[in-house]
Amino acid sequence: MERYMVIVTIFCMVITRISCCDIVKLTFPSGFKIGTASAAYQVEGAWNVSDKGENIWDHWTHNYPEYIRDGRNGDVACNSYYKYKEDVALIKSIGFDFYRFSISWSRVLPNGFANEINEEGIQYYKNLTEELLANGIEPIVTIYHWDHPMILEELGGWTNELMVEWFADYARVIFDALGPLVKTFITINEPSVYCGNGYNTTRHSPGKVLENMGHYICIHNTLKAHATVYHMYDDEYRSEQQGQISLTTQCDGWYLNDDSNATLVDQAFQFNCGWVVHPVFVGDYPEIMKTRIAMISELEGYPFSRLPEFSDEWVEYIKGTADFFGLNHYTSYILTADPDEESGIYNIDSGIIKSVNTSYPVGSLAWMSIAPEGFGNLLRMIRDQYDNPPVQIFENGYCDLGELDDYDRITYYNSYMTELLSVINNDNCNVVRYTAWSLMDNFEWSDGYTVNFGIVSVNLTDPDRARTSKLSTSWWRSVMETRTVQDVPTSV
Ligand code: PNW
Repeated sequence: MERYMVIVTIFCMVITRISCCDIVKLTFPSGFKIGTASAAYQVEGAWNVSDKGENIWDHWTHNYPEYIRDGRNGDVACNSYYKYKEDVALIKSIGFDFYRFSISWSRVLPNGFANEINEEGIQYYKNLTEELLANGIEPIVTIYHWDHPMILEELGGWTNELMVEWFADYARVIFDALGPLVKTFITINEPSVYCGNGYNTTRHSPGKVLENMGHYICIHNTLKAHATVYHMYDDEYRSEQQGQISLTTQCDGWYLNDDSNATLVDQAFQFNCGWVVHPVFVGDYPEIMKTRIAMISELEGYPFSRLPEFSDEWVEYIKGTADFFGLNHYTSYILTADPDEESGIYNIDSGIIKSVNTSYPVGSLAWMSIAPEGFGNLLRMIRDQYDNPPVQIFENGYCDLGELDDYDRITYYNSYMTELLSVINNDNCNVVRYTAWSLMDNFEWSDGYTVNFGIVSVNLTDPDRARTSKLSTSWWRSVMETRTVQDVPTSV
């Protein structure tokens, strides 16, 4: 009998421990910040109101609608220029700690340069920032989220090194106007995405296909621009404004399978994430990028590498220009080495073929597979490669077809946040912030309004763009109330 009691007692202890620890593990650490995000062109609308100038997305969508899946544009988008108070009320009702939004360069500087500042444009961002603060929501500002003024593109855009100075002039206007109120700045959103899509393919504006090197030149100038603005903040604003500043980078995750090995994973990681991050956290481009692109360029007959070189001064100047590691992450891929390379044929600079794991659920975009373990792999790699920096996640989210009963979105958030808490608790990854992309359904670049990332639904054919709750709106409300990842509700 006594023995029986001991067994029962141990059993009860084990059960209690499991349930107690499960609860602890799904709760965010104290001080951890959770919020949501948007970007100017995707939500604001009011494209030609109050002296706003034309930007590269206005130009692209108006002149080449055939490159947008539904032929539509951001002229009205979510109408947030007029409805920002309603947006803030929504964010408050869900309980988010912060809101990440971006500034439209051509709304602030209609002709791109700082010789003419549009006070009405600045006033909009001041109003939004003050509305957030009045409601206890921290404002986070992205200075550049892909929509530079068209005149700058006519002058070469990110392929022109003068963009470094133009961007710095613009950032100065933002620090002067908003710096007293905003304590977290993101200089630039996802360099590898807009450089890759806009200067090597026609997927994104400006849609220039430039000799398989436009994207490298774009990143080169982008990193210089980012570093220049970081130093400017450091030298002229930080002591008074007391904020933090960095850039945010899109990094893929990956599956480990029988074919993957450390070399293959590292090569894929360096060509995707390291391309932007290595110069900032370690110094210069990753070695594997420099050697492979130089070798392939030579085979192609170029007298130089298609990957530009930084001078020693620039390497030093760019290195260390991050107060935190800004990460945007969505999905993971199966990695395969390009088999043609065995016969000396180099099709891809990275040498890696990325494919979507079809045995996993996929969202409304072909690349969007739900693969939380890939997120964990990525976060551990960032911890190891860059000396466990404080990571602030600025985008993570799921696209569907706009269903109000969005169980798949909840499944995505549930599994990615569970994985996140696991790497924080078990692997010592230093993640301090998480952002759900996106607050509401909006203009999804080349996919127009055909796919939806919102936690809140927007009627994108109603001239007023009415907002409606989804199932994930209330799911997120419970997450924020409890600061704990909630179960996925069962569908009826
Ligand atoms: C980001 N990928 O772009 C952008 O920052 C957002 O503006 C956009 O709405 C959001 O993610 C959803 O697409 C990405 O291929 C584009 O992995 C492509 C990828 C990831 C992010």
